[in-house]
Amino acid sequence: MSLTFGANERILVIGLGRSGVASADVLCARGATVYATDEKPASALVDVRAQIERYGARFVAPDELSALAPQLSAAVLSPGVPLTSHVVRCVQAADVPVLSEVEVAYRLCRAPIIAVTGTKGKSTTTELIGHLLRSCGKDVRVGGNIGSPLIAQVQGIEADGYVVAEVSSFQLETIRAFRPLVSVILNVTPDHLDRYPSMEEYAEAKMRIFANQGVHDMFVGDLDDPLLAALHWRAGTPRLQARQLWYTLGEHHQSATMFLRGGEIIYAPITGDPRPQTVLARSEIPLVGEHNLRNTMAALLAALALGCDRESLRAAVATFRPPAHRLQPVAEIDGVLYVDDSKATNPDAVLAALRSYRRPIVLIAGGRAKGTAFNELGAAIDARAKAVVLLGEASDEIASTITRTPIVRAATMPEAVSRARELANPGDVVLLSPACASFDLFTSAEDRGEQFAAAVRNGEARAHA
Ligand code: UMA
Repeated sequence: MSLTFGANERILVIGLGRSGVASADVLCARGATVYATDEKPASALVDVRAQIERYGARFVAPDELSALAPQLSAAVLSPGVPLTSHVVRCVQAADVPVLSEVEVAYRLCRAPIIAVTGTKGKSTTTELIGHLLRSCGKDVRVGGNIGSPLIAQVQGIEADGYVVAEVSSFQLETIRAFRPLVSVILNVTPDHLDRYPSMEEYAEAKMRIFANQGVHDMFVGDLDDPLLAALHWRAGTPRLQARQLWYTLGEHHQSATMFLRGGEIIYAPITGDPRPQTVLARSEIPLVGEHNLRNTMAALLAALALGCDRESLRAAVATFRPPAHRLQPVAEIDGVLYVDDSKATNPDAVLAALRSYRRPIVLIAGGRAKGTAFNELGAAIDARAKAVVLLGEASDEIASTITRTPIVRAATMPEAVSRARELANPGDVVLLSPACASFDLFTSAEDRGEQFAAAVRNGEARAHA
């Protein structure tokens, strides 16, 4: 019997963070009988319990689940809860289907979904696709891993609108029917190796984004990423049913739908008039760095595939501003530019950030490690940073990979900013780009970025008092 997530169904929400609270809200409003569980100590759940009880949901402690499980129609899983958790195992033992929140959102959504994944660049590209589609006159919602749960965003959108979803490997693990009209994979490089036994399993979770796509759907990918290029139809290993739209900064123009020629982004449509057309010049893109050029190409391909016209897209790219905490300029003080890239939570994102500036860089990095190796990061710091300020649990591990660059340690964000200010000269960049999760010293990556910006502003106020 197919699920409706409405009356007569008993749904368990697992995890009471943003995803779980939004799921409880939406499912209660649909008339389902909703239970929710979370493994945090009861004392830490008082507020959230009160909140979901206002919606009409009932909290169930993890040790009460085995009695409830046989009565459940389905469970909705928050992305941060791994499939190996004993709560998940308990409901699976009773043959209850466990679905990710994005799967439920997909089933409730009337509009087509454009889904974006990748190790880095997801949020920028998701926001940019939303911005481009809006500028072409569409009703657009943006949500998912980016911070606003997808299940909340799909409510009330009509079939002629679009939902742009940032999806993580965590969310993709428990999809079943999730079928985006356009799927985008930006890149696949090591991350979350504290959750996945191997890089292959992490990559496979990401590849699930196109698993249910058919010949009328579209896939957008970076031809220069070796893991993704293996999916190209020329490679002769057909895993992709969807129409393939590739972008490249390399020379294989004939294998790509979008490429760079003489500083211009060229689109070679796979349907209609195939003659290459200029979309815009690279210099018209306001986002810095080669990675953002790639993100822009991915977003343009998605928007062109959905019928947006080149002139509107060109104008829209120029007015796009980067999302918060991603290479976000915070202030320029005494000739030093302070940049908040707090959402760079894996080494690869920091490599991209280090490549984005020609001026000398004082890097602030560190936090809670996620099982990824820092060797390549250490080499990049040696090659590109003039000094590094290390903060948080992974400081020793990162320091052990750096051979030349001067290292300074700090215990708090204000101290890190103050040390960085001492090390920087006019013309330098102080770049917060941590390569790690934030949960050792901060409540979230956003909190870390805000504390950075506050420390920068306080320092300015003191210096100019
Ligand atoms: N919990 C358990 N048992 C566990 C693990 C967690 O009960 O084994 C409980 C915790 O006690 C907590 C709740 O689950 O109360 C937290 O759930 P969650 O970690 O899924 O956090 P949410 O607040 O619901 O945020 C989630 C995403 N979090 C993760 O994927 C870890 C957010 O992505 C996303 O923005 C949000 O849903 C809305 O869609 C954040 C993230 O770090 C930004 N994503 C990773 C990344 O980008 O690298 C994948």
